[in-house]
This record gives sequence, C-alpha cells and structure tokens, in this order.
Amino acid sequence: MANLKNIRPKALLGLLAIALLPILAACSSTDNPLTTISPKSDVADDIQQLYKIIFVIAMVVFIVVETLLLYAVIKFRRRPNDGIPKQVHGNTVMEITWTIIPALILVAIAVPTWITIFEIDDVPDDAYMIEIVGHQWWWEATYPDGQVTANEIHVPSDRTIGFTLDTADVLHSFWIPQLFGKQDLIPGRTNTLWFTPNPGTEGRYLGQCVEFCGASHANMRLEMIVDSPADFAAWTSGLESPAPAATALAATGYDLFASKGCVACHTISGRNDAIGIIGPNLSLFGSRLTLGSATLDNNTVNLTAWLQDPEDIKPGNIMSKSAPIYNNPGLAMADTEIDALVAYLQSLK
Ligand code: HEC
Ligand SMILES: [Cu+2]
Repeated sequence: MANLKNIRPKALLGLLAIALLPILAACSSTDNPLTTISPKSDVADDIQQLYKIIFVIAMVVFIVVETLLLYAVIKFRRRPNDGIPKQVHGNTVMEITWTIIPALILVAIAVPTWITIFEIDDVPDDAYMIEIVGHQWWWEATYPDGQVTANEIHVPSDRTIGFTLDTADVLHSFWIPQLFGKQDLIPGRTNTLWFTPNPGTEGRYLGQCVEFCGASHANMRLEMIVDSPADFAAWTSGLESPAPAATALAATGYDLFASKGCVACHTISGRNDAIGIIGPNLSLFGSRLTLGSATLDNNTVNLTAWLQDPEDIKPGNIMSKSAPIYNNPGLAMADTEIDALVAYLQSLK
C-alpha cells in the first residue's frame, strides 16, 4: 500500500476535487432528467419541501455527532505513560438523553411527513383523469374521451391531471420524479396519483418503471409531455383522425402491416384491420419523439433496428418473443419490407 505520509496535502486536495466532479455534474437537471431535486409541479414541490426539512435535520445531527466524536478522539487520545483509564459501567442520564433526543427528532420528521401524505393523497375532484395501464414493458394511456396512446403521454399544462393506475400483468411502479412521487401498479387494485404542472413548465419529462417487473424492467421508461392547452387539443384530435399512407413506399408498408401480422397486436386509429391490444397503440407513431418505451430517439436508424431485431434492443420483450416474423425463419422480413414499414409508421402523423 502507498504510504499516505508521502502524498503532499495539495495533491490530496486535487484528488478530492477530481472525485467530487462527477457528484457535482450529477446536480444539473438537463443532463439528468430523472432528477428528484428539480420539482416542476405542486405535488413535487410539496415532496421537495419535506426533503429539505429532513435534509436540514440530518445535517444538524451529522455535525453534532461528528463534532462530539472528533472532540472525544482528540481530547481523550492515549498519551505516553497513560495507565488503564477509569473503568465505568452505564450512565443513566446519558442513556435517557440519547433515547429522548432521537425520539423527538423522529416526531419532528413524522409530523410534516403525515401532513404531506394527506395533502397529496386524494385526487382533486376537478382533475383531468387519464387511465394508465402498465404492461411488460411499456405504458398505455387512455384519455377521458377514449383516445389511446402509449409511452409518450401528453397532458395539458393548465389543469390538474389525475391518473388511475392498473396493470395488465405484474407489479410495476409509475414515477416521473420532476412531476410526482412513485406509486405502484398492483394486480387487482386501482391506485391513483395526481399533480398540477407549475406555470411555464411545458416540456418533456422522463419517467421510469421503479418496481422490478422482469427482463426489460430497466428499459421500461416513459415520457410525459406537458403541452400548452392549444397543442394538447391539436394532439388529442390528431389521435382520432385516420392517418393517410402518404407515399408509395408507405402504402406498401400499410399492406405489410397487415400481411406481416402486426395488426394482431397493434391498434392504429382509422384502420379497421389494426385493432390488436397486445402491443402499444401506434396511432400518431410518426410524431412520437421516442421509441421502445422512451429508451431510443424515434428516427429512421433506430426504428429500422427495432424492426430488424427488437430482442437486441429490449431483451425478452413480447414482440420479439411472440410475433411470428421473429420466430418463424420462413416469415422473416426482407430489408426492403422493413424500409416500407418504417415509411408507413413515420407517415402516422
Ligand atoms: C405478438 C404481438 C406483436 C406483433 C405481432 C408485433 N408487435 Fe410490435 N410490439 C409488441 C409489443 C408487446 C411491443 C412493446 C415492446 C416493449 O416495449 O416492451 C411492441 C412495440 C412495437 C413498436 C414500438 C412502439 C413504441 O411505442 O415504442 C413498434 C414501432 C412496433 N411494435 C411495430 C410493429 C410492427 C411494424 C410489427 C409487424 C412487423 C409488429 N410490431 C408486430 C407486440 C407485437
Ligand atoms: Cu418495472
């Protein structure tokens, strides 16, 4: 082992600074969309407030305990010619003190915690309710007027949004750290959540499934897109309109979407033959920003890669496991067929 005495103090400081860099870098919210310390809604603000209270109490405890510890270590250190120190057993006053003080600290944490839990528990009556259903490994959202989408969930910025949370299979947990806290999706039970976006927070917010749900749990992300009221209205009405197949290539893709069996699992609004519900609803897929439940940007390269080998992108996903095109070599798709499907999916705007 290196002799610590040979390391100059300045070098040590330098090393410490380098070690701190990644920690400081983790504090910027733009590179870390899953940050919990940059709240953008009323509910997230409440949780942040609680976090601050507990953080301050923890800091005070830390400083008091470390100061006493350092004091004792230095003051009572062993000196030359010290004999055996005085032998004592027990100190009733101290023991009572160090039981009562932590109990009071716990009460100081419990009271604001309970208040916050009750404040954010019940969904306000005027909330705009969206039904969320978790699937291995993607999210389905159904709006009050019946429109359905997946993985990229738009909400209007001017009102309180409520969610009912259910699962189609196993446990999942819904979490968009900048907007609201975690809530589990439990088989046979409907949970709820809600939040009101803060003014001026239109934008994209990343979320993540936070309850282990199988092979691709880590790839089960989502985006919540807080839209201005006008953008939101345009998006929901777009979800209802039939999507035209724009080019000849896209028209070929339209036919392949039926002949390759995609229709068995995917719904696309405006197509009577595409009403499958095993996979995500693909209406307006061409205007989505992400793909594979928010794990990849939605562009030609990534979409082609997804259709060539979804297993490579999301291990164990139901599409690669169950779609005949990936399990029966006789049905495998040619590159030109994939190009046509990509063109068709991108035309769904
Ligand atoms: C056996 C049912 C099944 C079949 C058949 C199927 N898919 Fe899928 N598809 C799924 C499932 C399930 C997912 C979600 C996978 C995941 O994210 O875990 C999916 C995801 C997708 C996605 C990504 C959607 C998103 O929001 O990220 C696209 C695009 C897609 N499928 C296109 C197709 C095309 C094109 C075909 C036909 C060539 C097809 N699928 C056939 C079940 C199927
Ligand atoms: Cu999960």
